[in-house]
This record gives sequence, structure tokens and C-alpha cells, in this order.
Amino acid sequence: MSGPKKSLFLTSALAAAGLASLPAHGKDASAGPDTRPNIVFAISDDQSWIHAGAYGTRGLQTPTFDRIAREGVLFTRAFCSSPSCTPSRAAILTGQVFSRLEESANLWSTLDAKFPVYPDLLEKAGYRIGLTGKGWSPGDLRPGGRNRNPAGPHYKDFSTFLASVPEGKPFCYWFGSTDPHRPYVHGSGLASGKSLSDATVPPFLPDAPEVRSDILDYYFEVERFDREVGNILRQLEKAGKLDNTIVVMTSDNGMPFPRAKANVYDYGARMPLAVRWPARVPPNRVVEDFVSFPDFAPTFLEAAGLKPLPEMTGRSLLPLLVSKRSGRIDRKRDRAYIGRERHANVRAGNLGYPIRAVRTDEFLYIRNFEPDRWPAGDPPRFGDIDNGPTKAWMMEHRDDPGVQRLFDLAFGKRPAEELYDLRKDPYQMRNVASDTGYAKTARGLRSDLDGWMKRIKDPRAFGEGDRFDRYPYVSPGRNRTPMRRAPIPASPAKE
Ligand SMILES: [Ca+2]
Repeated sequence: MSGPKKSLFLTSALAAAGLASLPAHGKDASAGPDTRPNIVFAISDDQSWIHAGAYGTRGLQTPTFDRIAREGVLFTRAFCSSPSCTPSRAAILTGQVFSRLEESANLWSTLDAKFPVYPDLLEKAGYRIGLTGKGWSPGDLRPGGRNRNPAGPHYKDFSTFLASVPEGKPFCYWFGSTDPHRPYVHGSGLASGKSLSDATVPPFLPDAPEVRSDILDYYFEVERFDREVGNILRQLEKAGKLDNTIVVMTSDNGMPFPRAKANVYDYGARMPLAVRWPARVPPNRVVEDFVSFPDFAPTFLEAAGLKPLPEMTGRSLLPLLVSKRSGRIDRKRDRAYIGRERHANVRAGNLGYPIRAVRTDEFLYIRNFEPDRWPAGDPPRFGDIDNGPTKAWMMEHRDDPGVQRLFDLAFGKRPAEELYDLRKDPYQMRNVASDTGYAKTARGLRSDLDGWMKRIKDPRAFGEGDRFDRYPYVSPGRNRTPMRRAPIPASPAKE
């Protein structure tokens, strides 16, 4: 969409929704009652997009997510910037693609204070900001020159935070659960009354009872996150603040299973996303536009009457939210770009596994920059796959007929290019990158990805990708510079 056309569309969309009358800059809102919306951003940890009732998955109950979707907008094509906690969260907070964020493109890193984050900008504009649970994390914020989590100052829980908000002041709150991150209480899914037949096993995982039970344990934690967000909604309702609050419910990366988390396939990078804001957003809509996590920061700033910063690569979702339409609204939103650098410290020399990818409706094209490295981490640990019953079962049965291929897909090396035809292969298991019938498609997507990397100034587009391997891994006790005092906790430890 061209510039003038875009602004015309935006202006009319905003006017239609009554947004044009919002104060241009929040600080002057004292002239009258402050009508700027509150923002509640609820993010789970390691949940794949499909694992919510609203997406049709049976066997798990997510009434809160389903309510937000029903009374707001359900997004079907939301993608994180990078399927790993730290870079995914950094992209949300800064409104920038993960690869622009230096150290924070890696897991267990820091986020330099030179990168502005939306909670700080809202605070300057008069918002009360706060965080409970896992914000930007994991890592150590001190080397980046920060003295608090970029998601906001910590509060014990939402009611404590809400009680701290001065009358008439808008707020921006981040609730970061550590569910459904591993480890799980083994058998908790079954113990909660679920049965093995409640688990849906995606075809890239072996259909074994151990795997089903592991998926049920994951479901159990997805449900716990859903209940916790439900409690927040109830408190908002009780305080009479529910309808002018933008409630966002999503996750940071996909399920902690082989070929999911830390991968750019859909189960790693495609995210659940529902947004509710009855004051401005027409309900009961399913939006199929591609949206990306850097889009959140510009959205929140714009909703608060602020201008997104020029360095933010994300685009505001407000035009989609205030629209009355469903389906594909903005035809330009027809793809998402995803990537990764270093996840865990699991390769000799602390090397990462660099990937960039583009996902359209029909194809997923992947570039693996270092195909000689192990995508899941060096054997025998394969440490980029979280330890758990499914991983253990696959390693134990790796030579069984039927398991071997799945093992190779998740644990084995990969070629420099992968291409999946999603019309025939929705689970992205048959690489057609070298099939002559797909040569033209591969060429087009290759050049599209190159163009995007240059536009967003990705260091890998300019031969500077090695820097991501040189940044320190700041996990406590490993490869760290001596500390004068305790690190600023980026998140509570997983219980
Ligand atoms: Ca995560």
C-alpha cells in the first residue's frame, strides 16, 4: 500500500472507530478525563498457535482465550520474530525484528538500553506500567545498561498492581506466565482427568503413549495460564475497567517438543493471538492477515495516541483491529519473516544455528546459513530441544522403523535451503527446495527474503552474521564476566 493511500485508509479507519479524537500526546490528557485505553498483555511461555479451543483443538479447555477471541479478534496468522524466549520478547518490546537487536537476538543475553521499549514510552506519556512474572527474559539486563525489566517494574500480582494505579490514570500491564515451559509434573495431564485420546499428536512426532502423556502435561499448563488470565479479566471487570482495556493473549514461541520450539516451522513460530477491546474493536472476527510480533509496540503506542518510533520495523495492528471486516483485510499483509540465531549454549564454541525464513499462505522458505552445524545442538545432547519424555522416547527409539525419519527431521542436519508446499504438506515435513518443479518458487522467495534482510538492515545481509556467535551467553554460572552484585532477575525460576 502506498504512503498517501495508507494514511488515508488509516485516518478513515481511525475516524470510523473514534480514534482520531484521541490525544496526540498523552501528557496533555490532563485537560479532560483520560480516555486512553489500558493495556493488558498476557503472554504464555512455549505455546504453539493451535493449542487453544478457538483454533479447533479438542482435549484442552481455554475458555479465557476463547472469550477474548469471541468478543474481539482471533488472528490465525500471527508469527513471533524468533522462536526463542529472549529474542521473541525483545522484538515485542522494541517493535523491531529480532536480528536488529544485537545481543538480544540470542537467548540468555542482554538488551541494550539504546533500544527504546514501548512500556517506557507509555510511562513517559503518563501510563502506570507494571509486570508480573516473566518479562524480557532470560538474561541479565545490567550489561545492557538497564536497571529494571523492559516490560516494567515487578508486581507480585495483578491486584497489587491495579491497586497501585492512581485514579484516572491509564495503565499498561504485562503478565508473563512460565506455563507451559518445561519441566512438567510428570503425569499431571492424566491426573487432571484427561485421557490419552485427548492429545492430538502432530505427524512430525511419534504417536506413542509416552508422547501423548507428555502432550497432556503440556495441555495442563496451557489451561493453567488460561485460568490465570481469566482471573485478571474478572478483576478488570470488577473494577469497571474491562471494556476500555486492550487485552492481548499470546505466547512467545512454540511448544517445547522436537521440531517445534526453536524452529521456524509453524509449531515453533506460529503463535496463538486474540485481542479484545470492546470500546473500539468490533467483536467476533477472525482475521487472516499475517501479523508479526514487532507489530505490538506500534499498536500500543498508536492506541495511546503516540507515534511509533521510526526505528520500529513493526506496523500497527490498529487498522485491522478497528475494522469491521474478517478474513484478509490488508492485502499487503501476505507474509511473515522469521529467524533465529543462538538458542541454548549447545554447540562447540558456543555457536548458534542461524536461520532466516519467509512464510506465505502457500509456502515456507528457509535459509540455513550454517548447514554443517547441528540445528538441534551437538550430539549426543541435542540441547536446543528441551529435555522431556518425548525427546527421551525419540532418542531411545531412533532406529525403530517409523521413528527414524521423524528423528532425522527433528534432530538431524538440514540442507542450506528448505522449501515446503503448505498446500500439500501443512506440517512441513517434505523439503522440495531441490525439486525442479519448485525452482521458480524457490527463486522468488529467495530473492524476497534477501530483499527483506537488506531493508531491515539485518547484519547477516551484510556479511556480519558472525557477531551473533561472539556475544556472550550470560546464563548464571557460565561464560560470564564477574558480577559485582546479583544479576537483575529477568524472570522467576520455573517451579
Ligand atoms: Ca518461551
